[in-house]
Amino acid sequence: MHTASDAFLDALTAAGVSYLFANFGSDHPAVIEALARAAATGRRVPQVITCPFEMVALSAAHGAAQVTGRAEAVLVHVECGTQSLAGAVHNAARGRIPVLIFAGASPFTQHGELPGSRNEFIHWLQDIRDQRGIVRGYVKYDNEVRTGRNVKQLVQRAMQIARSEPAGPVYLIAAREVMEEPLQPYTVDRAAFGPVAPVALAGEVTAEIAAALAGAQHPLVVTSYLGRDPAAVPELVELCELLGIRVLESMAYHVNFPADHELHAGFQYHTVAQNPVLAQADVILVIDSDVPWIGSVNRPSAGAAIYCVDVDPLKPSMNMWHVPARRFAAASARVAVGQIVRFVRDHNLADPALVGARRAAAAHVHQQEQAERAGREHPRDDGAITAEYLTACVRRLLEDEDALVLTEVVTNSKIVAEHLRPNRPGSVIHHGGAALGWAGGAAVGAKLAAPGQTVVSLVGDGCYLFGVPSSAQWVARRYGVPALTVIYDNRGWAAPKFSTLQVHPDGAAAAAGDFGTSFEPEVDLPGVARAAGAYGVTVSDPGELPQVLKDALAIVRGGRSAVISVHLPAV
Ligand SMILES: Cc1ncc(C[n+]2csc(CCOP(=O)(O)OP(=O)(O)O)c2C)c(N)n1
Ligand SMILES: [Mg+2]
Repeated sequence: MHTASDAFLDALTAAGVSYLFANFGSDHPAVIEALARAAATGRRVPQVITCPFEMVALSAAHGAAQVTGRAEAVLVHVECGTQSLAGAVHNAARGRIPVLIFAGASPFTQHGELPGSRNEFIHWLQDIRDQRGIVRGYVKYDNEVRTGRNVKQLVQRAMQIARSEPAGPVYLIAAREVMEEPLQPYTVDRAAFGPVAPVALAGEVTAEIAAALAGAQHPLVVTSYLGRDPAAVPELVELCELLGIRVLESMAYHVNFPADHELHAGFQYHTVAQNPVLAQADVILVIDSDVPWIGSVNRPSAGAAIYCVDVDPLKPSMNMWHVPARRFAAASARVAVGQIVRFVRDHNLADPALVGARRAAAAHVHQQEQAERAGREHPRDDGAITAEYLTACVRRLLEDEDALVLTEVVTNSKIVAEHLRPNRPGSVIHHGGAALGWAGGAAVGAKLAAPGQTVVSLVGDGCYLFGVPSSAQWVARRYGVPALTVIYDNRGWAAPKFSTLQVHPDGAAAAAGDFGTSFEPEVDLPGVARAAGAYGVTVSDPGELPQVLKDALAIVRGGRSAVISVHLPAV
């Protein structure tokens, strides 16, 4: 017996997919049968990771793809399961994650005309007008498999599109009759479906950017996600050291540049004031950034020469977007930076005296800033744990650990970046989007993909709940992929409260002191995880915190997930 479903699974295996993050339904009998046949005969297919909630499934695929750099796959139930992917589709799109999402579709025959024909009441209810339209605004490609005879070509084509830069999710659907179709086995040459080769800068653009940076008084790089490709980071370090360029990380959630490097010019998130580093710069290379600054409060000087490099430099997927650049260039950051480095060297553009002076000045400022930050790493006078102190405790905990840190800390993003001070490329990841709840599932996928690393999630209490911990923690337990979760627990959503205060500082909500954002009475957050098999405690004593974290890490090393909720001052 060989059906379209066997061919589909074989195509995923051929595409390098290791895991199928799955949430099954009445649309999948043919796939479930094919999986059982593969298990019985020892045929290699992706390992099914059963996820009781779809957003967890797609977030897990997201986390796994971030670690491996390979595309992963998710299988969900028709249009209902597609809806439950929720914001994870947005995150995969904005985070440029190569992932194939496969959903069934309602059978298209009603009277038993074909195997798989309708025989359950939901087959009528789930027959909606435009299932692919649910995700069309987010995926790079969507299509319906119409016959098993070319399902392999379709899977490879979808994967080729997903993996080509800018990478992103793709969506395929197939009705039950199609997935039941008996087939003669056939092969498709996967090598003929490689991603589009990395894009380089045109020669004259390389020369223009190199000359501008070398001739600047105050050159600056602004980046948000260059470090999604860890190999790009040493290239950027080389360029910056060569010319004495400082690096400002804007809305950055990856290690784009080592935080302890003297040329690191700090982090900016929801700035409420002008950043002097940005104002001072006369030549700015914006490379790999969706939001290099928020112009209403913080922008470069009018005369600054701005160059914008990204594989997707105009971002047509955002309705409104603009940076006043002299030149926009589509290129892979790693390739482009390497080209600029070579041009500077080949043409002797670096002036050693100038570069030395710039680096000395930068080092002075950097040391001062580091000292100021260190001075904030203590509990508050009233004994409350601060986000600075908590993050410093986490940094010390992980000092000698091969750790992969997932961050989803919203209003504490700047504090976490400044006090975690990550230096190792690839050691910190984030979804790259705006839909909260990624870390719960992503930790599972990351640990599956990097079993030798210690996976640590730093999350807001809101993000923790958005991540459906009951589901995510069960998956972690079921598949033996433990992680440490540290909750920055301010008992509510600080972000919408701050948003309201920024727009209406003296408004009715401020007067009432009620923003609808408090989680009082408190939820037993670790209790949710305990119910699914994890270890979990809440801590509010700053003295106990380091030992509680150490104990939790030991539990994770022993194979069981741990969730530590840390009480910060309440929202
Ligand atoms: C899926 C989703 N729902 C709602 C929001 C809107 N939102 C942005 S930040 C935030 C609060 C996050 O709370 P928490 O994780 O506790 O972080 P805090 O704001 O307290 O720092 C909310 C509700 C969102 N971004 N994504
Ligand atoms: Mg919160």
